[in-house]
Amino acid sequence: MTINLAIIGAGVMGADHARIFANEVPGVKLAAIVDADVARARKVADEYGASHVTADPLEVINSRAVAAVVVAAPDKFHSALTLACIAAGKPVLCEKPLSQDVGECLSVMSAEEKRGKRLVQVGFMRRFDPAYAEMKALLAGGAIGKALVFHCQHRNVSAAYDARPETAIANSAPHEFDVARWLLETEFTAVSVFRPGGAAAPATVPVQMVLETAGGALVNLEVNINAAYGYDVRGELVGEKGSIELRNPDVTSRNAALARSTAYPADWRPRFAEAYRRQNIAWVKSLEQGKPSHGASAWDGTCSTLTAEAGVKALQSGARVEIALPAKPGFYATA
Ligand code: ISE
Repeated sequence: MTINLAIIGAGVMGADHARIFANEVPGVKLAAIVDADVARARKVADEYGASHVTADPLEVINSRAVAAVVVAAPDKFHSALTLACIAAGKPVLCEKPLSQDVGECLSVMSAEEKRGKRLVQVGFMRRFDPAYAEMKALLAGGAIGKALVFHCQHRNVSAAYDARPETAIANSAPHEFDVARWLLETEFTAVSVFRPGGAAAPATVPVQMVLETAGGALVNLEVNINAAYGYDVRGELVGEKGSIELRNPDVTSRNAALARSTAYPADWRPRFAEAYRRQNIAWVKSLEQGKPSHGASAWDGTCSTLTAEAGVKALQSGARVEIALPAKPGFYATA
C-alpha cells in the first residue's frame, strides 16, 4: 500500500519533510507540493519527485488523489489548514505549534472529537530523538530516582522569524514545553519569566523561564534565539540520585591549530535529523495501521500553546502566572 502525501509549505521545513519522505520513508509517494510561491513549490517537487504543484492548499486537502497531509506553512496558518484536513477526513502531521492561539487549538480538538477519529499529529519531533528517548527510559528505569529539576537550553544562531522574546516563547519554547511534559509525565502549573536586564533589555536578550509542575519537578529553561555561535540544544535532568545529560550527535571531532573541536549546526535540521526521520516513519506506520502513533496529539499541542500563552503573560506582566488546563477529553486518553 502506498500513501499519497501532500506537503503544504515549501520553505525550510516543507522542503526538509519532502526530502525525508522521498528518501527515507517507505510506503509513501509525494503527490503534491503546495506553496503560495508556486516556483518554490515546483523546485521542491522537481527535486523530490512530486507530480503536482499548486498555490491552493484546499485543492489538495480535498483531492481524492491525496490521502494524508503535512502542514509546514507559517504558524499562523497551522490551525486553519488542520481544520480543513479534519473536515476532509484526512490525517495530518502539522508542524509545531498547532497554533499560537489557545482558542484555535481548542477548536481543532473539538472538530477532531466531533469527527470521531484521531487525525492530528503535531510535529513535536523531539519525542522521537534518540537522546531524549534514552533520557526518558533511564528515568523510568529508576537510574536517577525521582526527577527534581530539568535544565533546558534552546539556542538558535539568529531568530528564524522575529527577534522578540514573545516569539521565542510562542514559537521556539513549545518544543521544550512538550518534551518536558512528555519526559516528566506531568503538567505545568505555573510559569515565571525573567530576562537579563529586565523589561528595559533589548529584544534580543535571552528569555529565562521557570516552570512549576503538578509532579513537583521544576523546569529551568533558557531560550536564546540570538545566540550567534550555533544551534545548540542542551538538557540535563537532575534527580535524587544523579543526573542524565543529553549529548549532541557529533560523529567526529577536529584536531587542528592547537585545538580539539566539534562543530555546531546552523539550524535544527542536522541536530534533529534522526528525530524527524523516526517521527515521519512512525506517522506513516500509524496511517498504515489506522491508529494514532505515539507522537504528540492535538491535546499535547494545546497544552504547549496554553503554556506559551501563560509565558507571554508572565513576560509582559513580570508576575508568576498560573497555568490552568481544561480537563483532558477522554477522546485523547490514549495519547
Ligand atoms: C523552529 O521553528 C523550530 O521548530 C526549531 O526546532 C526551533 O529550534 C526553532 O527555535 C524554531 O524557530
